[in-house]
Amino acid sequence: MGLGYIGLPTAIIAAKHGVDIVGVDINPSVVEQTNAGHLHIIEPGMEAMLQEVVKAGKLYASTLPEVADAYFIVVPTPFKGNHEPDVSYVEAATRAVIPFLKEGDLYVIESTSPIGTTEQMAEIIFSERPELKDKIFIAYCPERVLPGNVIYELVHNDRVIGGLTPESTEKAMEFYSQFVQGTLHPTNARTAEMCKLTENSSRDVQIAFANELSLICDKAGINVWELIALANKHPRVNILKPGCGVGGHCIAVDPYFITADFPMESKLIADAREINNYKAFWCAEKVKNAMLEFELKHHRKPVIAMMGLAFKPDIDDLRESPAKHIVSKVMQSCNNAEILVVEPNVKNHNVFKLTDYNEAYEKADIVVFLTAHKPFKNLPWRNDKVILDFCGIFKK
Ligand code: SAJ
Repeated sequence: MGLGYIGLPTAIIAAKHGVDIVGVDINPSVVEQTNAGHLHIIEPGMEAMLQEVVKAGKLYASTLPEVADAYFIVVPTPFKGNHEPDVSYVEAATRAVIPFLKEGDLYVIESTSPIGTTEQMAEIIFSERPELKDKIFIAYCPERVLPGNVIYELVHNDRVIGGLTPESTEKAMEFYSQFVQGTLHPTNARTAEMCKLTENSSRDVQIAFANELSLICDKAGINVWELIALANKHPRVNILKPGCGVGGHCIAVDPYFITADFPMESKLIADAREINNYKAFWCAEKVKNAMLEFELKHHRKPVIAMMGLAFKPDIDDLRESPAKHIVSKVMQSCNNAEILVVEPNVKNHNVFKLTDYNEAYEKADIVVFLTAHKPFKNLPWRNDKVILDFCGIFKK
């Protein structure tokens, strides 16, 4: 249930390992494209595999579920206005499969979910189908793949599998062992739910530490890149990289699933979120100040190059990108200064007119590095330009 960035690759990989799959999605265009062998998501190497399993009759897509032996809920869990998790898609997908459930079936939630969601969905299932109590297997099994490396990681990463009962855990492990070569770690559903939130919150907190250091170092006149490299020479220190904020659909979202339910206990996690959000705001302010300084000094408006729109290096994914947010903020207050927007991994964008990175670098008075794409690292340092390097291209 759900043919998105995780559901579709999981369906394809399982089909490739011999499982008969019906991929269900409420979006008819996704269903149509999938059946035609067109991958509607961005993932290297995946389209050829999709075509192979569709051709072999191991996978087809549909807008409606049908009778199966195992059901996997892989739909988005966004948050509502006040950073409250929204499990309505998980609930809708669950309600859609309830009529098809039969004794001995497996029901697994993969969607990132607040603690207790699996129990909550079990209650809904049994309130509609009380005769299935103790007769079906219910588990939670989060994914941990890194976009861009999904084919490898879906198979090789270890996975945590938490059933509502030990029998459910075992049944789910049996399923995943068909295509996962990493170790399958059994636990209960609540621990597995929390484990997913913990992994991404851990990364968020670590990135926030690096971002906080960058703010301190900027004020103290210390090169944060040199500082981190030196501190990391300690055998038990491993500081991550500061950047222009944290983007994507996971790390900037999942910690709120903890803070919403445990506001008194999750101060560090909440602060990390704030620091990472603030970093994008801080970067935008830095650019605006550099523009004003340039204008005062040179009595003309600067040409500004904004280098990178993607949410992390070497991908073309612009969703929830702090770089994109900063470019929009700067454009809103640029007073007609010329802004050259660069994203080497994207051909066209419907909002931003894109410029080639060499051309923009050459032409700009102020160059702002937002995403550490590899090609930027070959650009020469230029003393005649104001360079705001938020992602460590030159590490100066
Ligand atoms: N970032 C930094 N500094 C760093 C590392 C990352 O600023 O040192 C930024 C990136 O630029 C980006 C954001 O953090 O804006 C997130 O990037 P990421 O590469 O850390 O993670 P995602 O969002 O692509 O994928 C994460 C992964 N989780 C962990 O590494 C704990 C992945 O394994 C999960 O499967 C994925 O979230 C998910 O779907 O939950």
